[in-house]
Amino acid sequence: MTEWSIDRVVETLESAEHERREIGRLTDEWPGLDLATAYTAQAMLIERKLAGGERRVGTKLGLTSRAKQQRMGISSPLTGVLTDAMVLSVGAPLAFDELIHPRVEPEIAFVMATDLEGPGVTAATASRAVASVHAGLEVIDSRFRDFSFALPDVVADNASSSRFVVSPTGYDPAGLDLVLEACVLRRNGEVVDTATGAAVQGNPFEALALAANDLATRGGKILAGEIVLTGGITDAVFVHPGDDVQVSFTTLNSLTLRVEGTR
Ligand code: OOG
Ligand code: MG
Repeated sequence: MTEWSIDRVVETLESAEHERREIGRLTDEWPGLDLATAYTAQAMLIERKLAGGERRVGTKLGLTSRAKQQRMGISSPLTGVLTDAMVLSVGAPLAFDELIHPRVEPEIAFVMATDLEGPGVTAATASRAVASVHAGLEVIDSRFRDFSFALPDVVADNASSSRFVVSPTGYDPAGLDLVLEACVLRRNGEVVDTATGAAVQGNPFEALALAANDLATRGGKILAGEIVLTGGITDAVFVHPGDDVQVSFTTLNSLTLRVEGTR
C-alpha cells in the first residue's frame, strides 16, 4: 500500500471534491496526521485552487458554537480559507449535483476594514478592524463519509467549505449588539433551529479575535477587504433538491437559498 504523505492527503481531498465522492477518515489510515500537518495540507490544497485560477476572498471559522461542536464531537474551533469559487450570489440557487451531501448553517459575517494580525488580538481590537457586519449562510460539504472526522481531517479538508452567501447590505459594527442578534433557521418554511450571536464564542468578535490569533501561529493574518465567516450559529441542516432554506436575523438581513438538482 502507498505510504501516506501530505501530497497524498491533498490529492485525496481534491479528487473527492471534484468527483463528489465521500471518503473515510484520513486519521484512521494515517494516525500521524497531526494538526500542524493538517494545516499544511489545507494550505497546499488552497495553493492548488489559487494556481487553478481561484482567488482568496476570506477566512472562515468552524466549530465556534456549542451546537456545532456537540454535533461534530469536536470541541476545538478551526480556520479555513474562502475563495471566489465558493461565493453564491444572493438569489442564486444551490446546485446540489455539484456537491456530496450539503448542509446549510447561518453565520454572522464580517467584511474587514483593516488587516488583523495576532497574537494578542482581543474582541475589542477585532471589532475595530471590521468595516461592516452581514447576514451569512454557509453551505458545508465535508468530503468525509457521514461528516465523520477528527480535527486534523476536517482541518485538511478546509473546514468542509463549499459555498457561501453574504448579504450585500452591511451594518456598522458599532451600532449592533451581536451577542443579542437573533437568528432563525427555516427549511421549507419550518423553523428548524434558533440562536443568538452569543452562541459563537460568547460574541462573534471573540471568534474573529480567535481566528487572528490562531492564524498568527501559522504566520497568517486576516486581510483588509476580506470576508470572515465566524462559524455556524446553530447546527447545520441537510438540504436536498427542491428545498428552500432561509436564515433570518433580527437586524441583519434574511437570506433564502433554493436547492436545485436531480438526486
Ligand atoms: C466543519 C465545518 C464547520 C462551522 O461553521 O462550524 C463550520 C463541519 O461541521 O463539517 O463551517
Ligand atoms: Mg460554517
